[in-house]
Amino acid sequence: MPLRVGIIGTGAIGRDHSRRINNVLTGAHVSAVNDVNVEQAQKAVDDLDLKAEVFANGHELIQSNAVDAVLVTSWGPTHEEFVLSAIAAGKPVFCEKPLATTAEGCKRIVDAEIATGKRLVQVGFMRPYDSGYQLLKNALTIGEIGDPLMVHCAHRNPEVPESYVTPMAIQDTLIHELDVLRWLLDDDYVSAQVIYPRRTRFTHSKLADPQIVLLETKRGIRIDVEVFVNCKYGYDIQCSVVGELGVLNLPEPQSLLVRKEASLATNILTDWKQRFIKAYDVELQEFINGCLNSSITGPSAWDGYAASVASDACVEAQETGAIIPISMADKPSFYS
Ligand code: NAD
Ligand code: NAI
Ligand code: ISE
Repeated sequence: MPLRVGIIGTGAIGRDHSRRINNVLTGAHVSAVNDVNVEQAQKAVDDLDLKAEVFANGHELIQSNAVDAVLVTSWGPTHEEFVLSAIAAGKPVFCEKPLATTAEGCKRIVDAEIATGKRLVQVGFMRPYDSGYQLLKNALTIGEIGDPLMVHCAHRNPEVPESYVTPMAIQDTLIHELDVLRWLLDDDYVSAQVIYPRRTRFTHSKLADPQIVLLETKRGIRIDVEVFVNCKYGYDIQCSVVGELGVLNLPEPQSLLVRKEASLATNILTDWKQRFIKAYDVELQEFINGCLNSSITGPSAWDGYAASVASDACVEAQETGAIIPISMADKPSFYS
Protein backbone atom coordinates (compact mmCIF):
# COMPACT_ATOMS: atom_id res chain seq x y z
CA MET A 1 0.00 0.00 0.00
CA PRO A 2 1.44 3.44 -0.90
CA LEU A 3 2.66 5.66 1.90
CA ARG A 4 0.07 8.32 2.77
CA VAL A 5 1.83 11.65 3.24
CA GLY A 6 0.45 14.71 5.05
CA ILE A 7 1.94 18.08 4.09
CA ILE A 8 1.99 21.07 6.48
CA GLY A 9 2.64 24.29 4.53
CA THR A 10 1.45 24.56 0.93
CA GLY A 11 3.70 27.44 -0.11
CA ALA A 12 6.39 27.29 -2.81
CA ILE A 13 8.21 24.18 -1.68
CA GLY A 14 5.14 22.44 -0.15
CA ARG A 15 3.47 22.57 -3.56
CA ASP A 16 6.64 21.53 -5.39
CA HIS A 17 7.15 18.52 -3.08
CA SER A 18 3.43 17.60 -3.49
CA ARG A 19 3.91 17.58 -7.27
CA ARG A 20 6.98 15.37 -7.07
CA ILE A 21 5.40 12.91 -4.60
CA ASN A 22 2.29 12.44 -6.75
CA ASN A 23 3.78 12.73 -10.26
CA VAL A 24 7.50 11.91 -10.15
CA LEU A 25 8.32 9.58 -7.25
CA THR A 26 7.04 6.10 -6.45
CA GLY A 27 5.54 4.51 -3.35
CA ALA A 28 3.60 7.46 -1.92
CA HIS A 29 0.79 9.92 -2.45
CA VAL A 30 -0.35 13.10 -0.71
CA SER A 31 -3.37 12.25 1.44
CA ALA A 32 -3.67 15.40 3.59
CA VAL A 33 -2.64 19.05 3.51
CA ASN A 34 -2.74 21.97 5.90
CA ASP A 35 -1.70 25.60 5.72
CA VAL A 36 -2.24 28.46 8.17
CA ASN A 37 -3.88 30.02 5.11
CA VAL A 38 -6.68 27.47 4.55
CA GLU A 39 -7.67 28.95 1.18
CA GLN A 40 -4.13 28.42 -0.06
CA ALA A 41 -4.22 24.77 1.08
CA GLN A 42 -7.49 24.25 -0.81
CA LYS A 43 -6.00 25.98 -3.86
CA ALA A 44 -3.01 23.61 -3.78
CA VAL A 45 -5.43 20.64 -3.74
CA ASP A 46 -7.36 22.09 -6.71
CA ASP A 47 -4.35 23.25 -8.76
CA LEU A 48 -2.40 20.02 -8.32
CA ASP A 49 -5.48 17.78 -8.42
CA LEU A 50 -4.52 16.17 -5.10
CA LYS A 51 -6.85 13.54 -3.60
CA ALA A 52 -6.17 15.02 -0.19
CA GLU A 53 -8.19 16.14 2.83
CA VAL A 54 -7.63 19.76 3.92
CA PHE A 55 -7.03 20.02 7.68
CA ALA A 56 -7.65 23.22 9.64
CA ASN A 57 -4.62 22.61 11.85
CA GLY A 58 -1.23 20.94 11.43
CA HIS A 59 -1.46 18.96 14.67
CA GLU A 60 -4.82 17.45 13.63
CA LEU A 61 -3.24 16.41 10.33
CA ILE A 62 -0.40 14.69 12.20
CA GLN A 63 -2.91 12.76 14.36
CA SER A 64 -5.07 11.67 11.40
CA ASN A 65 -5.40 7.95 10.60
CA ALA A 66 -5.12 8.93 6.92
CA VAL A 67 -1.50 10.09 7.45
CA ASP A 68 1.45 7.66 7.72
CA ALA A 69 4.26 10.24 7.36
CA VAL A 70 4.53 14.01 7.64
CA LEU A 71 6.25 16.68 5.51
CA VAL A 72 6.85 20.01 7.25
CA THR A 73 7.17 22.75 4.62
CA SER A 74 5.73 25.68 6.55
CA TRP A 75 7.77 28.73 7.65
CA GLY A 76 10.91 27.99 9.62
CA PRO A 77 9.65 29.27 13.03
CA THR A 78 6.82 26.68 12.95
CA HIS A 79 9.02 23.64 12.21
CA GLU A 80 9.93 22.68 15.80
CA GLU A 81 6.37 22.31 17.09
CA PHE A 82 5.27 20.17 14.13
CA VAL A 83 8.36 17.92 14.22
CA LEU A 84 7.94 17.38 17.98
CA SER A 85 4.26 16.60 17.43
CA ALA A 86 5.08 14.02 14.72
CA ILE A 87 7.71 12.38 16.96
CA ALA A 88 5.17 12.23 19.81
CA ALA A 89 2.74 10.52 17.41
CA GLY A 90 5.49 8.03 16.40
CA LYS A 91 5.29 9.11 12.72
CA PRO A 92 8.27 9.67 10.42
CA VAL A 93 8.74 13.34 9.50
CA PHE A 94 10.64 15.08 6.70
CA CYS A 95 11.32 18.67 7.76
CA GLU A 96 12.51 21.42 5.43
CA LYS A 97 15.49 23.43 6.62
CA PRO A 98 15.98 24.82 9.19
CA LEU A 99 15.00 21.98 11.53
CA ALA A 100 14.30 24.70 14.12
CA THR A 101 15.30 28.35 14.20
CA THR A 102 17.71 27.91 17.15
CA ALA A 103 20.17 25.23 18.24
CA GLU A 104 18.18 24.80 21.49
CA GLY A 105 15.07 24.03 19.45
CA CYS A 106 16.99 21.46 17.37
CA LYS A 107 18.39 19.90 20.55
CA ARG A 108 14.85 19.45 21.91
CA ILE A 109 14.06 17.52 18.71
CA VAL A 110 17.26 15.42 19.01
CA ASP A 111 16.38 14.55 22.63
CA ALA A 112 12.77 13.66 21.77
CA GLU A 113 13.88 11.44 18.86
CA ILE A 114 16.53 9.62 20.91
CA ALA A 115 13.88 8.98 23.62
CA THR A 116 11.76 7.04 21.08
CA GLY A 117 14.72 4.72 20.36
CA LYS A 118 14.46 4.99 16.54
CA ARG A 119 15.15 7.52 13.82
CA LEU A 120 12.02 9.35 12.68
CA VAL A 121 13.41 12.65 11.34
CA GLN A 122 14.99 13.51 7.98
CA VAL A 123 15.98 17.15 7.34
CA GLY A 124 15.54 18.70 3.88
CA PHE A 125 19.22 19.40 3.25
CA MET A 126 19.27 18.30 -0.38
CA ARG A 127 22.73 19.34 -1.53
CA PRO A 128 24.45 16.09 -0.47
CA TYR A 129 22.10 14.42 -3.00
CA ASP A 130 23.27 16.70 -5.84
CA SER A 131 25.46 14.88 -8.37
CA GLY A 132 27.90 17.82 -8.57
CA TYR A 133 28.56 17.86 -4.83
CA GLN A 134 28.86 14.05 -4.94
CA LEU A 135 31.63 14.38 -7.58
CA LEU A 136 33.45 16.79 -5.25
CA LYS A 137 33.05 14.41 -2.30
CA ASN A 138 34.29 11.38 -4.25
CA ALA A 139 37.34 13.29 -5.52
CA LEU A 140 38.22 14.42 -1.98
CA THR A 141 37.73 10.90 -0.62
CA ILE A 142 40.18 9.36 -3.10
CA GLY A 143 42.72 12.14 -2.41
CA GLU A 144 42.57 13.66 -5.92
CA ILE A 145 43.90 17.04 -4.66
CA GLY A 146 45.53 15.87 -1.43
CA ASP A 147 44.20 17.39 1.77
CA PRO A 148 41.72 20.28 1.39
CA LEU A 149 43.09 23.60 2.67
CA MET A 150 40.57 26.28 1.65
CA VAL A 151 37.03 26.47 0.25
CA HIS A 152 35.58 29.45 -1.65
CA CYS A 153 31.78 29.53 -2.05
CA ALA A 154 29.06 31.81 -3.32
CA HIS A 155 25.30 31.53 -2.73
CA ARG A 156 23.56 34.07 -4.95
CA ASN A 157 19.83 34.62 -5.45
CA PRO A 158 18.49 37.07 -8.05
CA GLU A 159 16.26 38.77 -5.49
CA VAL A 160 14.37 38.24 -2.22
CA PRO A 161 11.10 39.70 -0.83
CA GLU A 162 11.01 42.74 1.50
CA SER A 163 10.36 40.39 4.44
CA TYR A 164 13.88 38.92 4.04
CA VAL A 165 16.17 40.64 6.60
CA THR A 166 19.86 40.42 7.61
CA PRO A 167 19.83 37.27 9.85
CA MET A 168 17.95 35.34 7.14
CA ALA A 169 21.09 35.46 5.00
CA ILE A 170 22.39 32.97 7.58
CA GLN A 171 19.27 31.13 8.82
CA ASP A 172 17.57 30.73 5.45
CA THR A 173 20.39 30.84 2.88
CA LEU A 174 23.88 30.10 4.31
CA ILE A 175 22.36 27.16 6.25
CA HIS A 176 22.73 25.07 3.06
CA GLU A 177 26.51 25.69 2.96
CA LEU A 178 26.74 25.08 6.73
CA ASP A 179 25.26 21.64 6.14
CA VAL A 180 26.87 20.60 2.86
CA LEU A 181 30.41 21.71 3.79
CA ARG A 182 30.33 19.66 7.04
CA TRP A 183 29.34 16.66 4.94
CA LEU A 184 31.83 17.42 2.15
CA LEU A 185 34.85 17.94 4.41
CA ASP A 186 33.78 15.46 7.12
CA ASP A 187 34.68 18.15 9.64
CA ASP A 188 32.99 20.53 12.12
CA TYR A 189 33.29 24.28 12.56
CA VAL A 190 35.27 26.02 15.31
CA SER A 191 34.71 29.72 14.52
CA ALA A 192 32.72 32.19 12.44
CA GLN A 193 33.07 35.81 11.39
CA VAL A 194 30.93 38.01 9.12
CA ILE A 195 32.22 40.86 6.98
CA TYR A 196 30.01 43.42 5.24
CA PRO A 197 31.17 44.73 1.86
CA ARG A 198 29.62 47.82 0.28
CA ARG A 199 25.84 47.30 -0.02
CA THR A 200 24.12 46.82 -3.36
CA ARG A 201 21.69 49.61 -4.24
CA PHE A 202 19.03 46.88 -4.77
CA THR A 203 18.73 46.06 -1.05
CA HIS A 204 16.71 47.82 1.70
CA SER A 205 17.54 49.23 5.15
CA LYS A 206 16.89 45.93 7.04
CA LEU A 207 19.06 43.73 4.81
CA ALA A 208 22.84 43.95 4.61
CA ASP A 209 23.56 42.53 1.15
CA PRO A 210 26.02 41.09 0.19
CA GLN A 211 27.75 39.48 3.18
CA ILE A 212 30.91 37.40 3.47
CA VAL A 213 31.01 34.62 6.07
CA LEU A 214 34.39 33.27 7.17
CA LEU A 215 34.48 29.86 8.83
CA GLU A 216 37.27 27.73 10.27
CA THR A 217 37.03 23.97 10.80
CA LYS A 218 38.57 21.69 13.43
CA ARG A 219 41.24 20.61 10.89
CA GLY A 220 42.11 24.27 10.16
CA ILE A 221 40.40 24.49 6.77
CA ARG A 222 39.41 28.10 5.99
CA ILE A 223 36.10 28.73 4.22
CA ASP A 224 34.69 31.93 2.74
CA VAL A 225 31.06 32.12 1.59
CA GLU A 226 29.67 35.11 -0.27
CA VAL A 227 25.91 35.39 0.37
CA PHE A 228 24.41 37.80 -2.17
CA VAL A 229 20.63 37.59 -2.42
CA ASN A 230 19.89 40.53 -4.75
CA CYS A 231 22.54 39.71 -7.33
CA LYS A 232 19.99 40.23 -10.13
CA TYR A 233 21.61 38.01 -12.76
CA GLY A 234 20.57 34.52 -11.59
CA TYR A 235 20.50 31.76 -8.96
CA ASP A 236 24.15 30.85 -8.82
CA ILE A 237 25.81 28.36 -6.47
CA GLN A 238 29.61 28.16 -6.52
CA CYS A 239 31.98 25.94 -4.55
CA SER A 240 35.71 25.65 -5.14
CA VAL A 241 37.91 23.44 -2.94
CA VAL A 242 41.64 24.23 -2.92
CA GLY A 243 43.84 21.32 -1.90
CA GLU A 244 47.56 20.55 -1.63
CA LEU A 245 47.73 19.31 -5.24
CA GLY A 246 44.96 21.10 -7.10
CA VAL A 247 41.52 22.70 -7.16
CA LEU A 248 38.06 21.10 -7.48
CA ASN A 249 35.14 23.17 -8.77
CA LEU A 250 31.43 22.33 -8.39
CA PRO A 251 30.19 21.59 -11.94
CA GLU A 252 27.88 24.16 -13.52
CA PRO A 253 24.35 22.90 -14.31
CA GLN A 254 24.17 21.48 -17.82
CA SER A 255 23.29 24.16 -20.36
CA LEU A 256 23.58 24.64 -24.11
CA LEU A 257 26.61 26.60 -25.28
CA VAL A 258 25.54 28.92 -28.12
CA ARG A 259 27.92 30.53 -30.61
CA LYS A 260 26.02 33.32 -32.36
CA GLU A 261 26.42 36.93 -33.49
CA ALA A 262 30.01 37.19 -32.31
CA SER A 263 29.26 35.85 -28.83
CA LEU A 264 29.67 32.58 -26.93
CA ALA A 265 26.80 32.27 -24.42
CA THR A 266 25.27 29.87 -21.92
CA ASN A 267 22.20 30.37 -19.70
CA ILE A 268 22.30 30.76 -15.92
CA LEU A 269 19.31 29.42 -13.96
CA THR A 270 17.19 31.86 -11.95
CA ASP A 271 15.05 29.50 -9.81
CA TRP A 272 16.28 27.35 -6.89
CA LYS A 273 13.57 24.79 -7.72
CA GLN A 274 15.30 24.04 -11.04
CA ARG A 275 18.90 24.23 -9.81
CA PHE A 276 18.50 21.29 -7.41
CA ILE A 277 15.49 19.58 -8.99
CA LYS A 278 17.10 16.11 -9.17
CA ALA A 279 18.51 16.36 -5.65
CA TYR A 280 15.02 17.12 -4.27
CA ASP A 281 13.69 14.07 -6.12
CA VAL A 282 16.38 11.77 -4.71
CA GLU A 283 16.14 13.03 -1.10
CA LEU A 284 12.35 12.61 -0.99
CA GLN A 285 12.42 9.19 -2.65
CA GLU A 286 14.94 8.16 0.02
CA PHE A 287 12.54 9.42 2.71
CA ILE A 288 9.61 7.50 1.17
CA ASN A 289 11.71 4.32 0.94
CA GLY A 290 12.88 4.84 4.52
CA CYS A 291 9.28 5.10 5.74
CA LEU A 292 8.22 1.99 3.81
CA ASN A 293 11.22 0.01 5.15
CA SER A 294 11.05 1.46 8.69
CA SER A 295 14.60 2.77 8.32
CA ILE A 296 15.00 6.54 8.01
CA THR A 297 18.40 7.64 6.67
CA GLY A 298 19.52 10.93 5.08
CA PRO A 299 20.38 14.18 6.90
CA SER A 300 19.47 13.60 10.53
CA ALA A 301 18.15 15.74 13.39
CA TRP A 302 21.81 15.82 14.55
CA ASP A 303 22.82 17.35 11.19
CA GLY A 304 19.99 19.88 11.64
CA TYR A 305 21.32 20.65 15.13
CA ALA A 306 24.96 20.97 13.98
CA ALA A 307 23.99 23.40 11.19
CA SER A 308 21.95 25.45 13.68
CA VAL A 309 24.81 25.67 16.21
CA ALA A 310 26.96 27.17 13.44
CA SER A 311 24.05 29.32 12.23
CA ASP A 312 23.53 30.81 15.73
CA ALA A 313 27.26 31.65 15.90
CA CYS A 314 27.14 33.31 12.47
CA VAL A 315 24.17 35.47 13.54
CA GLU A 316 26.10 36.49 16.67
CA ALA A 317 29.07 37.29 14.43
CA GLN A 318 26.79 39.44 12.24
CA GLU A 319 25.59 41.39 15.27
CA THR A 320 28.95 41.83 17.05
CA GLY A 321 31.54 41.94 14.28
CA ALA A 322 33.61 39.53 16.41
CA ILE A 323 35.10 36.11 15.63
CA ILE A 324 32.68 33.77 17.44
CA PRO A 325 33.85 30.35 18.67
CA ILE A 326 31.66 27.35 17.75
CA SER A 327 31.47 24.26 19.94
CA MET A 328 29.11 21.31 20.08
CA ALA A 329 28.65 18.25 22.22
CA ASP A 330 30.00 14.99 20.77
CA LYS A 331 27.65 13.21 18.37
CA PRO A 332 25.46 10.69 20.27
CA SER A 333 26.08 7.06 19.22
CA PHE A 334 22.39 6.97 18.20
CA TYR A 335 23.36 8.96 15.06
CA SER A 336 26.52 7.00 14.15
P1 NAD B 1 6.32 29.60 1.47
O1 NAD B 1 6.14 30.87 2.27
O2 NAD B 1 6.08 29.65 0.01
O3 NAD B 1 5.39 28.48 2.02
C1 NAD B 1 5.25 28.25 3.39
C2 NAD B 1 3.82 27.89 3.66
O4 NAD B 1 3.68 27.49 5.01
C3 NAD B 1 2.87 29.03 3.45
O5 NAD B 1 1.87 28.64 2.58
C4 NAD B 1 2.33 29.31 4.84
O6 NAD B 1 1.01 29.78 4.81
C5 NAD B 1 2.46 27.97 5.49
N1 NAD B 1 2.54 27.99 6.91
C6 NAD B 1 3.16 28.85 7.72
N2 NAD B 1 2.95 28.56 8.97
C7 NAD B 1 2.20 27.47 8.98
C8 NAD B 1 1.65 26.66 10.00
N3 NAD B 1 1.84 26.93 11.28
N4 NAD B 1 0.94 25.61 9.66
C9 NAD B 1 0.74 25.32 8.39
N5 NAD B 1 1.23 26.05 7.37
C10 NAD B 1 1.95 27.10 7.66
O7 NAD B 1 7.73 29.08 1.82
P2 NAD B 1 8.60 28.05 1.04
O8 NAD B 1 9.51 28.73 0.08
O9 NAD B 1 7.71 26.98 0.54
O10 NAD B 1 9.52 27.51 2.21
C11 NAD B 1 8.99 26.66 3.17
C12 NAD B 1 10.12 25.99 3.90
O11 NAD B 1 10.88 25.30 2.99
C13 NAD B 1 11.08 26.91 4.61
O12 NAD B 1 11.50 26.33 5.79
C14 NAD B 1 12.20 27.04 3.65
O13 NAD B 1 13.42 27.32 4.29
C15 NAD B 1 12.20 25.70 3.04
N6 NAD B 1 12.72 25.70 1.71
C16 NAD B 1 13.77 24.90 1.43
C17 NAD B 1 14.31 24.89 0.18
C18 NAD B 1 15.47 24.02 -0.14
O14 NAD B 1 16.16 24.28 -1.11
N7 NAD B 1 15.70 22.98 0.62
C19 NAD B 1 13.77 25.69 -0.81
C20 NAD B 1 12.67 26.48 -0.49
C21 NAD B 1 12.16 26.46 0.79
P1 NAI C 1 6.50 29.86 1.55
O1 NAI C 1 6.35 31.15 2.27
O2 NAI C 1 6.23 29.82 0.09
O3 NAI C 1 5.58 28.82 2.24
C1 NAI C 1 5.47 28.73 3.63
C2 NAI C 1 4.08 28.30 3.90
O4 NAI C 1 3.96 27.95 5.25
C3 NAI C 1 3.11 29.37 3.62
O5 NAI C 1 2.14 28.92 2.72
C4 NAI C 1 2.53 29.65 4.97
O6 NAI C 1 1.18 30.04 4.90
C5 NAI C 1 2.71 28.32 5.66
N1 NAI C 1 2.68 28.36 7.07
C6 NAI C 1 3.25 29.24 7.87
N2 NAI C 1 2.96 28.98 9.12
C7 NAI C 1 2.21 27.88 9.11
C8 NAI C 1 1.60 27.13 10.12
N3 NAI C 1 1.72 27.45 11.39
N4 NAI C 1 0.89 26.05 9.78
C9 NAI C 1 0.77 25.73 8.52
N5 NAI C 1 1.32 26.42 7.52
C10 NAI C 1 2.04 27.48 7.80
O7 NAI C 1 7.94 29.37 1.87
P2 NAI C 1 8.80 28.30 1.13
O8 NAI C 1 9.74 28.96 0.21
O9 NAI C 1 7.92 27.24 0.60
O10 NAI C 1 9.65 27.76 2.34
C11 NAI C 1 9.09 26.92 3.26
C12 NAI C 1 10.18 26.18 3.96
O11 NAI C 1 10.94 25.49 3.03
C13 NAI C 1 11.12 27.08 4.69
O12 NAI C 1 11.51 26.48 5.88
C14 NAI C 1 12.29 27.19 3.75
O13 NAI C 1 13.49 27.44 4.44
C15 NAI C 1 12.28 25.85 3.11
N6 NAI C 1 12.82 25.89 1.81
C16 NAI C 1 13.77 24.99 1.50
C17 NAI C 1 14.35 25.01 0.29
C18 NAI C 1 15.40 24.05 -0.02
O14 NAI C 1 16.14 24.26 -0.97
N7 NAI C 1 15.49 22.95 0.71
C19 NAI C 1 13.98 25.97 -0.73
C20 NAI C 1 12.92 26.84 -0.32
C21 NAI C 1 12.38 26.79 0.92
C1 ISE D 1 15.47 29.17 0.06
O1 ISE D 1 14.69 29.08 1.22
C2 ISE D 1 16.26 27.95 -0.13
O2 ISE D 1 16.37 27.10 0.69
C3 ISE D 1 17.06 27.94 -1.34
O3 ISE D 1 17.68 26.71 -1.56
C4 ISE D 1 18.08 29.01 -1.12
O4 ISE D 1 19.01 29.09 -2.12
C5 ISE D 1 17.40 30.35 -0.95
O5 ISE D 1 18.38 31.31 -0.69
C6 ISE D 1 16.42 30.31 0.20
O6 ISE D 1 15.71 31.51 0.29
